[in-house]
Amino acid sequence: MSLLLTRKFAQYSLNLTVKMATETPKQPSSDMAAFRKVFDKARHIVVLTGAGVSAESGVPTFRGAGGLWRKWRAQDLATPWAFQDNPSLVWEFYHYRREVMGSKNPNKAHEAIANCEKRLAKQGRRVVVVTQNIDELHKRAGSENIMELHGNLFTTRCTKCGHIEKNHDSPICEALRGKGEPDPTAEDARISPELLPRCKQEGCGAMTRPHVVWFGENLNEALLDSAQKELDLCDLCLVVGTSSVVYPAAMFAPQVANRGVPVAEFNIEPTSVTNSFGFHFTGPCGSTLPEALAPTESEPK
Ligand code: BV8
Ligand code: ZN
Repeated sequence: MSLLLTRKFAQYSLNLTVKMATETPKQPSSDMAAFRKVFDKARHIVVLTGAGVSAESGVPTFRGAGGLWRKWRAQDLATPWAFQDNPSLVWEFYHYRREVMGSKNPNKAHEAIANCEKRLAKQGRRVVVVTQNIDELHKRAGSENIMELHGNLFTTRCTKCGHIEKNHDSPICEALRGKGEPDPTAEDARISPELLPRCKQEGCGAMTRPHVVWFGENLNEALLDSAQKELDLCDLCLVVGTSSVVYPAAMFAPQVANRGVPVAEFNIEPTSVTNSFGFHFTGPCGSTLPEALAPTESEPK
């Protein structure tokens, strides 16, 4: 973790502990009319999203019912050590998730965010999506200001020359054709490394990996810095469909709230950080977000 991140991480955790120890948590408001007044005035909005924003598209989340980490262990499938030990199993996991996305589309939550970005841009107001998701549904919904903190399911990175490229091939390599869900217990089903996705760069040919951030890996510094700038400048933050358990993303919205900037959480249930926010709207974000981000009275018609 970069020094800056570690310091921020430590400082944030200290602040939060002190805050939780000294302050009685106040209930966030669920008054949509009050939120809409704040939204009406906001000039720079950060929308932090997690797997829950894609749930109504039929994309499995990680920790809820049917979640990926309910079925498999993250340490077997989403760490650099797992990839080193069994690249075939890790590629089966990401191949499975790529193929699942073939029949999934953006839902009303993605569309509400994308439409809001376009509408407010015409009023000189900024909306930026900082997402933990790798499924590209924000982009497919039409959002343009997007930061993919944890990478992208349809991008590969060479393990040798570092070449990064987009890849939407289905399947990504012949050896994975017809492969379904990964089975960590299957011993013999391992695909030999030379048949796994390879780098197409002249003279390289080394094995590639999904260009995603695994547990225990640093996030891209430059991307983190740009996200931090947006968080430091925003005057409204929405945090949508995330359990806020994975760092450093989990500390972003509480950090904004600590600056006294309004934060609205959209989730089907409260999370461990709900009480740090001014607003919490319970319900599927495919319904709550379109209502929250609809044009306001004062916006130009
Ligand atoms: C880092 C990869 C520095 C791509 C993901 C010990 C050793 C090493 C690291 C750590 C450690 N202890 C802590 C750490 C840090 C670690 C961490 O935070 N671990 C947690 C588990 C404690 N973080 C890291 O390792 C990060 N790197 O810190 O680097 C470092 C380096 C070395 C050593 C130490 C530190 C990297 C984190 C990135 C991991 N990669 N994904 C992929 O395969 O997808 S994480 C994965 O889970 C997602 O990317 C996402 O970011 C994350 C969180 O998931 P959510 O999006 O929140 O989804 P979840 O299912 O949890 O929740 C869904 C929510 O939606 C729920 O609240 C649900 O109620 C709600 N919902 C459901 N339906 C709806 C809805 N809401 C609204 N509407 C609906 N319809
Ligand atoms: Zn290469």
